[in-house]
Amino acid sequence: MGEVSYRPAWIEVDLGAIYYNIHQLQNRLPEGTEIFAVVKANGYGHGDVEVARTAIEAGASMLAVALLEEALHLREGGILAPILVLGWVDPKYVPIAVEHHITLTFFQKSWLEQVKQIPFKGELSLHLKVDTGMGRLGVTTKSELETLLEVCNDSRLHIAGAFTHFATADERGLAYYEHQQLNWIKLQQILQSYKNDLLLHTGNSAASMRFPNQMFDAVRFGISMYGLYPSPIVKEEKPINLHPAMSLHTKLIHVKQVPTGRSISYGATYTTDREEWIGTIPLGYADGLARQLTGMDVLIEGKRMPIVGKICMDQCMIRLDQSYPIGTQVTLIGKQFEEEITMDEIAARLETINYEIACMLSSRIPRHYLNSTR
Ligand code: PMH
Repeated sequence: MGEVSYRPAWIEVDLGAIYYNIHQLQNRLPEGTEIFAVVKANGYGHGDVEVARTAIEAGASMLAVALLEEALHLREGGILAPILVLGWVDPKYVPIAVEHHITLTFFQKSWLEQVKQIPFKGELSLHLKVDTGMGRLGVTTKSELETLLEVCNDSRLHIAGAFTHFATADERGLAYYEHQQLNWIKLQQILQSYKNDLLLHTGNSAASMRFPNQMFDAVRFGISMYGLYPSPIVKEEKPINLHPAMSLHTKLIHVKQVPTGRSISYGATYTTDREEWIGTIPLGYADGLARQLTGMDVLIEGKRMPIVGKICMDQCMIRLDQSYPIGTQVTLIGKQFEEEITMDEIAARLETINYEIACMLSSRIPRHYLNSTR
């Protein structure tokens, strides 16, 4: 879905903003630090192939995804750059990864043993995941690491890199980040004595922007490539300037004057307390507009107006300050004149993070691409 659309609702993705954000980061990183553009989850909802293409043009040299299917989707889209799958992939799919030149992540002895039993032609490129404190995937101890490296003795396995992931690089307090750094440095020495040409990478957006001189060979740039700060603290520090790439728009499809005491939407939870103008827009919770967003503002002609009544599956209602023609543009995320509704504002309302807002906008909303700031 999302290719052909007949309703007036769309997400605009400004690829120029993505280009700009990568350049901003590049200017801050030491010369030669490579950039993985993290395009998992359909490029955080922005469109994986389009974002990947722009990121490579802007200077990213590699891509990172969570799933093998996401990597294959990039290949189907004609993307030739190196791709790393960050998550766990069942060993039985290793021949597919090899065939499509996709690098996999490994961290289990049993996984390597199974891979060694599989007949495949060619070389499997691998990055080793070290768990320095995220507690999700990776080897945690020196002895675990040493055992794993011993099992790598198969000429078809090419250990190309090693990495870890920070749990708190976006927080004000840095004690846990530093604890993870120390763990990494200890394990990384073992890795380097095993093989001195490994591509080492640790930093996500927060770490790469805040601590650019601690980034080893590459960074994995996700949320901030899309123009969003990883946390309010990083936004406040603003180590680099970012342009948000995504905005969400629709149009009024119905406008009516409602008398006092009339109720709006399921549950009749909103009742007009005077004569009001009510507009209907064709976006609802099936598009990712969570029902808890009732009360949130949208923009019409640069003015804020609230969503009233329960959000339906495909539609919701807006309290207008006056009558507007059908077809008037409504912006739910993004700018109109001087007014802006940010992804962060919506995240705060839902008590979540901007990452989740970008990912929750469903594939039912078509993505339109433009290149404004380049
Ligand atoms: N590397 C790994 C292993 C990740 O899981 C992520 C993001 C990134 C890099 C990019 O991080 P950034 O977007 O902060 O730059 N992963 C996730 C996650 O699993 N949940 O939220 C973000």
